[in-house]
Amino acid sequence: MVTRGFTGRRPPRPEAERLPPGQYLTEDFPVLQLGPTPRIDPARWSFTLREGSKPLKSWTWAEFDSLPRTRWKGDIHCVTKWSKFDTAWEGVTIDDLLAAAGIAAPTAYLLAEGYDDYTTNVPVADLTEGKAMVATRYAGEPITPDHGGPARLLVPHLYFWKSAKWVKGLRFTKVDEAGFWELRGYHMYGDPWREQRFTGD
Ligand SMILES: Nc1nc2c(c(=O)[nH]1)N[C@H]1C(S)=C(S)[C@@H](COP(=O)(O)O)O[C@H]1N2
Ligand SMILES: [Mo]
Repeated sequence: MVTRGFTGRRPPRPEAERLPPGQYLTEDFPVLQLGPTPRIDPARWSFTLREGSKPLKSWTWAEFDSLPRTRWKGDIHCVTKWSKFDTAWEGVTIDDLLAAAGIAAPTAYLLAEGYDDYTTNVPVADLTEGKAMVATRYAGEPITPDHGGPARLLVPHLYFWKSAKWVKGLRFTKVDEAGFWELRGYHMYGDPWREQRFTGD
């Protein structure tokens, strides 16, 4: 089941310009995280949209897994300087998620929250109009726990730390609140094409 376009923010670049500044190409898929991999039983998994502390909408795994899914194939860029080309994901776009919740985004910013209590901030405009998804499949298979399964955020046009693994929800915030790495010196926005690695870049 594949719907609508997931385009990423930018049009495809010519092959010679595909690698953002300061990045190198890798063929494998490094695993990067702070703590141990949480093992999440689908029977206990849920995903919640919140405005501040107020829940707006929750899905169980069964409900979430029956939402319309979209495929996307493209490049990802980690702030530790590896990039990987042609990664293939499938999941629920943020547009489809908001539509399923029957709401418009209530604020212009949010924090994605992981089951490991990781957080990362993203402007809502960087998630809508086909720019991001809550991915549940990678390369045609359920996402492995190391890479954030059962579900992770995928925001491929920003550095990969914005793509929260083991995502448990999105919390809309009135202002752009720093997440885990953003509080520790990483850039608030994180555009690989402008090399926004650290505060002040
Ligand atoms: N929940 C959670 N998400 C996370 C992290 C984390 O520690 N916890 N690390 C981030 C960082 S710094 C990177 S580079 C990517 C790594 O994703 P990967 O392990 O699938 O390559 O996940 C991001 N998402
Ligand atoms: Mo990272």
